[in-house]
Amino acid sequence: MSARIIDGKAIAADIRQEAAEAVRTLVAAGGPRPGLATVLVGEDPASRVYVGSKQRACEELGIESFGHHLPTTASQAEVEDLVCSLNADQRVHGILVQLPLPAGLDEERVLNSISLEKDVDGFHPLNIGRLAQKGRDPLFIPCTPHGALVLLERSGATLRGANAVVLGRSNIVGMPMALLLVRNDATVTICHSRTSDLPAVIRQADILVAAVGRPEMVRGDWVKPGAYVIDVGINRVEDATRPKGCRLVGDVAFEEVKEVAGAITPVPGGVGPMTIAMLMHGTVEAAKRTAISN
Ligand code: NAP
Ligand code: L37
Repeated sequence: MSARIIDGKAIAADIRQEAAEAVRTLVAAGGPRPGLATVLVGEDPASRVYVGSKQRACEELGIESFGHHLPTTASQAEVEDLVCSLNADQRVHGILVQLPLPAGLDEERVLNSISLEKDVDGFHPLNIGRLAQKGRDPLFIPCTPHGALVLLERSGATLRGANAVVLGRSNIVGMPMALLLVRNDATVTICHSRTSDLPAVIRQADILVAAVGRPEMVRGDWVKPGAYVIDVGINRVEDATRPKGCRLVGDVAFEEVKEVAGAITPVPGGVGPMTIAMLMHGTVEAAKRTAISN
């Protein structure tokens, strides 16, 4: 039997609508209009596209957007000075520094300089530290793993006691994803490039989250029948039949895996739209908190 397709676009549209409604309520109550500052450094084409989508989403939801674009040659001090001025700007409730930064810039120092209350990406070491600790709550959760979690929740997956396998251990996806799943009472295995017998480990998964950046790496016979499969991968592969000469595929061989899995996210239209929706959600939350504390 073919798997249920988890419609990330539809679930993201719901989250965006909820965020737009929250903006209206906040503003009607005399609160601030939420504001998001995006910081793009350099000319990475994918980053430009994603930052553009984030700015458009703001516009659509009634969130103010402050776009900053620095050249590839920007110095560490210039990036940190910009973050510092955004920290002080009352109109800005969330600051997103799009990663990766150009070579030569110290990512950790930049992320450290973002005010905790404005760290909508949740990459500040203190927010990640809190995510990792029992009984502590981060102010923000990284958007992509947060989006993947909401897809699981809203498509009816049971996390408590489930065997979850996360393929990938990056700072922005794999590791925070694993922390989120364990916080939700799943039993979590993290796989990476040194994992031995990957197919055997993945076959144990009731829930599989793939975030490796390897086109269609996860095959149909690696997957446990009935499993929930969340494909975070965004890979551009050549395809002469397409007008652009290429198409997007995930880290999962969709056509094979959908014949085995219970539910699966497509690429595009899965986790990608959720990343943006969760960012909007986080920005509204940040603005609401300032309204309460003033
Ligand atoms: P990354 O930083 O390159 O990390 C990749 C991870 O996969 C690493 O932990 C690496 O292991 C592991 N890995 C690589 N090759 C492997 C192999 N052959 N076998 C087992 N593990 C392997 O990538 P990322 O930033 O996490 O992104 C992962 C994917 O998600 C990419 O396709 C990216 O475009 C996509 N992405 C999507 C969104 C979205 O919104 N949908 C957001 C961010 C990223 P080691 O640690 O051992 O090197
Ligand atoms: N928050 N997100 C945050 N911070 C970062 O530093 N790098 C990074 C990040 N990543 C990110 O924004 N990724 C991302 C990936 C895909 C989409 C959006 C954001 C997306 O919209 N994907 C669409 C297809 C887009 C396309 O056609 O190229 C999808 O349907 O998957």
